[in-house]
Amino acid sequence: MKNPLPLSGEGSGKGANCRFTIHDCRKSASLEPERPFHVCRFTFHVTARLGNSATIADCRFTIADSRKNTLIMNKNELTKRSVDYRKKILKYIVGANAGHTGGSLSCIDILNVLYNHVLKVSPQTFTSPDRDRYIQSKGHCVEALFVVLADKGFFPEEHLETLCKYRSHYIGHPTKKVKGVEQNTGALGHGLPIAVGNAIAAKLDKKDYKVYTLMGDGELPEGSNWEAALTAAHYKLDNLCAIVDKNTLQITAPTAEVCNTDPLDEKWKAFGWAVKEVDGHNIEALKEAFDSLPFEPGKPSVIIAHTVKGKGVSFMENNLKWHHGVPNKEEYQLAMSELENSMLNAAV
Ligand SMILES: Cc1ncc(C[n+]2csc(CCOP(=O)(O)OP(=O)(O)O)c2C)c(N)n1
Repeated sequence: MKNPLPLSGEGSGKGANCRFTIHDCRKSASLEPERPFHVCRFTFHVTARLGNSATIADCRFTIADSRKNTLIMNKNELTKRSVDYRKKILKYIVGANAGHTGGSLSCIDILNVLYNHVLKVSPQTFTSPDRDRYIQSKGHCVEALFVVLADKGFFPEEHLETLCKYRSHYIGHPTKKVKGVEQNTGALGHGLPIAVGNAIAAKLDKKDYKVYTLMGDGELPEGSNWEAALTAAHYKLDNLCAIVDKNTLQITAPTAEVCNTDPLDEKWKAFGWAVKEVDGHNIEALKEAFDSLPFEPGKPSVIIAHTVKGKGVSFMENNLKWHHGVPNKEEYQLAMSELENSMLNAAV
């Protein structure tokens, strides 16, 4: 026997572009709504038929944007997800006894917004020629990428228990042997040129997909970045967005001391790019920046994201030691309790 239960919750999105699923968490199964659902601004109500023992507590709601095949999450959900990602980054770095802690924590909010709000890519569409491309040029921060890819279902999260272990494909830099990884990266300074090639290919093939690449501020003087920046402007690649994770620290010293790239906005503008600067930990600001792409028609776009290396764990923030530091047991516990506290604050 099935009982109709009135369910309600909150989400975000515009009605016509949303699809609604209810999950029965006990069975990990999706349940179809009984009749077309009604989306009214940011609140929705639905009546669904559930198994007779289901209660509202067994259910969680997701609204998906069917154009992008991504979930639409509100600010609170995304904020909580960032905290969760940070905890997982630390967990797997500790398990591997290796990893790039500070830079993974600085870029995770950007990855969160990309994968949960922006990118038209999923495990089901990863081989589609129409998928959006994300190339992580700062490949050393692979732990951030791996926890997000696991969360999006590209592979089971348990795989990350093999991180940096003998014969595992989950190594310290992205490799295409892992589902969801577009390009092998880690030798800095090569993600942007690859992204430029992808964006040119989209134009030649008359495809609508977009190309995104994430770079570190310390990485900018490396490889063929500036040659690629010129090329992107020359070919008017307004389907390309570069994000600079400007946490101002390199591997051994502040970026400004190793090889100064400031004033960064003026450099990109001089190279023919449209520039926006945002707080790279402000979920709403990141969403707004991505939602307004391209910043100028006929120009590639760059988001300069001002971030904090080690963000979220007080003793790791702005401290070079944590570029690839691994927390010991006490430090790990302290970090986790700080993150759990911020999760509670995010829930308020
Ligand atoms: C071509 C190349 N040179 C040097 C390195 C070693 N390396 C790894 S991370 C890093 C610092 C990069 O700084 P940044 O891009 O600012 O990274 P983040 O601070 O965001 O971790 C360096 C020099 C490398 N991976 N590739």
